[in-house]
Amino acid sequence: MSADVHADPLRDSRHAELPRLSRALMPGAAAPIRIVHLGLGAFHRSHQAWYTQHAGDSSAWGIASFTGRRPDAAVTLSQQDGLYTLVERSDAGDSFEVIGSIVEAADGDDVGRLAELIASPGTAIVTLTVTEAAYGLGPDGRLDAAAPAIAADLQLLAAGAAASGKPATPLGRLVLALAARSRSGSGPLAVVCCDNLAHNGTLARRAVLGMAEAFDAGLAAWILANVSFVSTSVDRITPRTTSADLDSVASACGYRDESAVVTEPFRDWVLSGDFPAGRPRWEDAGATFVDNIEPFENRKLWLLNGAHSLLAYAGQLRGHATVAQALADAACREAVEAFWDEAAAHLQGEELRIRDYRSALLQRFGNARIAHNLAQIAMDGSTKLRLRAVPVLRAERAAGRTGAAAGRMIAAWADYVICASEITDPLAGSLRLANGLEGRERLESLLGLLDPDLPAEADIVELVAGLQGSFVDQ
Ligand code: CS2
Repeated sequence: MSADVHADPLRDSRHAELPRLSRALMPGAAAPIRIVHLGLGAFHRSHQAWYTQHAGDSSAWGIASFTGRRPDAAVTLSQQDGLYTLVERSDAGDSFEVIGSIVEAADGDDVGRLAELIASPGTAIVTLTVTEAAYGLGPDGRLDAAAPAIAADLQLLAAGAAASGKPATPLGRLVLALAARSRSGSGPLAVVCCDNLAHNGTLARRAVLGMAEAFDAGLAAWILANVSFVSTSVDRITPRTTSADLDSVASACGYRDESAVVTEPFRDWVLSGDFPAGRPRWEDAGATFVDNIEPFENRKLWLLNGAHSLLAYAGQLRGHATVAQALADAACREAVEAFWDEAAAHLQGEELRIRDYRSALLQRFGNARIAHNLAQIAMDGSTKLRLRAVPVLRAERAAGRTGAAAGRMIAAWADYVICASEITDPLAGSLRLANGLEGRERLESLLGLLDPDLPAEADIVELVAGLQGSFVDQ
């Protein structure tokens, strides 16, 4: 999730007289690097960097953040010494805060610097926002060694010193850097997964170990003994920054900031796991630490992310562009409520406060001042629906019900995939192949990409087939 801001000569000339945001403009000591982050996108800047800035001991915890797919994000942020403005946008207006917890921004391809920092004894934590798809996990939750990017890195790692080239996946890069840590004797650290996956710490461990084993069994054993994989549920709606957002920061703050991020006032972070080398006091900023994270993860993944995916496909099929527009459409809103009813039946526990959570979501999604594009949410659908729709469908059927609302999300995805002109998805190739088929065969093939068992379950195929077209031609 990186900023999508294209050079705008008009903006440059309009604000040319303004100084650029930097530590010279806003003096303040940069904290020492103790956290290394992979995935320097807008969400990292609105979430983990915000929590770190608001921890009581923030002056002891600086972040070095590495880009994923957009190296230019590091260049722009470095020109501002890591500083950027976080715009909290509510119905009532905007508030602006300069965040200084990122003290170094680097190109993800700079694996040498990544290894140097992760091997440093001062580094205690590695946080990850690399997208769900980047873990390279197959439908069975294990590393898919045949996925092209993963396979290439596995081969590279297996070649060891003889390898020509550097790993290109975040996992491959992390494994190389952990190898440097194991050699340095700097001791244990925590890897904190902040991507929207259930049991994300466990899955990150599985993916990292899968890669490390290809490198050397000794490293895998070292990781198992020294690296704690913390599971977390993260939440803050953060759309891509637009040129208009940058303009509004310049007008309101009196400086130019090419790395500003716009987000909603709401934020949440639930964590579970050990931090063997310490951590910031994120609880001062409202983060909660729990023993059992699963109910919180499921609440977030099914209610928030599930509704997002449903709106992304149903909404676009009905001609809407943003979450707020889709939610204002009764057909989409009813589908969301029905899906929430199904999901809520499998979310037990007073502490989850489902009723409040649902009404807060309606308010958050309805914040029309946050233009959250459905096309952005629609990306990587095969990975997302596997986590957001399939578990609810399965739970409903195990309870003796049809799971029609979860099935409707899957049907909307299938309809969208069939008619979209361009699909961004880790399984784009397989989606194209499925699209070359017709009727029932095509649907079975699409369902198989979500869960290999689904095509053989005639009742489910029947259910989804009957729900296709729900959002088309209405
Ligand atoms: C969204 C998430 O793009 C998506 O898939 O559902 O990025 C969502 O906005 C965040 O998880 C909110 O915390």
